Amino acid sequence: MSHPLDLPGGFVWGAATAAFQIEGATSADGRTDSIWDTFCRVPGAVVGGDTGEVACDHYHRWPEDVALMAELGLDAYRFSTAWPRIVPEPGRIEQRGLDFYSRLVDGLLERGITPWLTLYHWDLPQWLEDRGGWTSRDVVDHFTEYALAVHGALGDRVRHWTTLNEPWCSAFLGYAGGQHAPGRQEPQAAVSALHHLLLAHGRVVQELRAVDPTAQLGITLNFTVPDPVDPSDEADVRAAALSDTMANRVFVEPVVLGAYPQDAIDALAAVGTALPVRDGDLEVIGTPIDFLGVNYYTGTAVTGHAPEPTEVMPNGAPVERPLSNPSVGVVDAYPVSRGLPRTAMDWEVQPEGLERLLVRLHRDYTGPAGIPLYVTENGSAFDDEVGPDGEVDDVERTDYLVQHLAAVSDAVAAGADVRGYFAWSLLDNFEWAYGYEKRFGIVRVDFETQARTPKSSARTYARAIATGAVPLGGTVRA
Ligand code: IFM
Repeated sequence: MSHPLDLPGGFVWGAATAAFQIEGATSADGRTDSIWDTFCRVPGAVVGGDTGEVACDHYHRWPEDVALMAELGLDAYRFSTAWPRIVPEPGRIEQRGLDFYSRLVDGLLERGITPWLTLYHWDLPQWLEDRGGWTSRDVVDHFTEYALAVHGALGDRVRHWTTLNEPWCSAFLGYAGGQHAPGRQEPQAAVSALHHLLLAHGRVVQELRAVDPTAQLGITLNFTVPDPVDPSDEADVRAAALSDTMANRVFVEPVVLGAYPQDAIDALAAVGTALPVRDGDLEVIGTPIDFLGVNYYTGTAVTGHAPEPTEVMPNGAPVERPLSNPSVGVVDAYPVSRGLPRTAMDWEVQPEGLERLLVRLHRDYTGPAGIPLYVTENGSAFDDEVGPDGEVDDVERTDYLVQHLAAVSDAVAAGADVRGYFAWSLLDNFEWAYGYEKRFGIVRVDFETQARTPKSSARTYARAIATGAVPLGGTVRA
């Protein structure tokens, strides 16, 4: 049954990827190591010992990938630039790195696809981590230098700029949980990283705005929707509220409202950590943006009552959760199954959470400031079954996509100013600590042959783009 989507005119249909997850060619054309190249060499850090060395070989195969995007009818492609390709060592800008992205941007524009560029999707140059990484305030100047170099090369053609992707992951998974590069497990380092990430975001918005007043500038945050498992249980309600503070509000409020939530400051102080805020920082962080990118994968029911410990990552750290990482010691909140279907990441499928999130963001944050929302990532990993010709009838991923598009449409109908949707991901790719084991692509990649095959989800997405309707009615299998 075809279900028309209620979306505004000019709605942007896109797909997203990130440099380290797809490019490969990690030592080509002067690129040096990022923290992820280093992390991949740590025994047990990444499932199967997988690395980004080849990935989807997009560095060489990008024309084929752009042709695929055109075939699907995408309006826009969200990708990231690799900082260590462009600034491979302190003070040196690598022209060959810039030229790669320049060719990609030209290829997109020739096909009528709008480039949406993200400056930081987790691949910090290792030389910068060696100087303290995101825990050191100096990183802000380095990020600015890098951003201006990328803008100098591409600003004549790229109009949509995202500073950071999911600073929650960079700060908490990278510096406190240790599940992500650089693999540190130091709560104060994570809290310092959080502040410096946001400061770097604000500074770059100011600098890019100064050189290019009509550029569209924004940030992408990852959100979850924590619900108390038992709304009548005080501990559960408190756990959900604090999860919301530490996963969502501690990022969106400084960026949009120019202040950290007091309960975040208090919770951090209670575990002996503090945001290294100096005079004037919050004005910089709160520099007005032109759009807010929203990444949403799952909602979570939480309890304040500690359950038995469950899974751990290959390096022994607790399994990644869409909550503020317990190892920061801030949030006594634990995810509990509500019996909803789950993806291969063990994330609950909760499309209604996306509708609620978009409506809330619009109502409480972005709407009053006139900032539009874009869903910059949404998607699912499932264990694909591959047919004899590489075809994949990915029923679960297709249902997930359809249900979340319907949720976006419902949010728009409820008044949220949502202007675009980017499927995560265009391609199966390197899923960080899970290596190539988890597949999020709407296009299958055979990592032996590098053959690309659009899955059923890609076909359904192409039809949605062409018709503005989705075949609602399927259910995701539990
Ligand atoms: O693959 C990641 C992406 O890099 C950032 N957002 C979440 C995705 C799925 O885990």
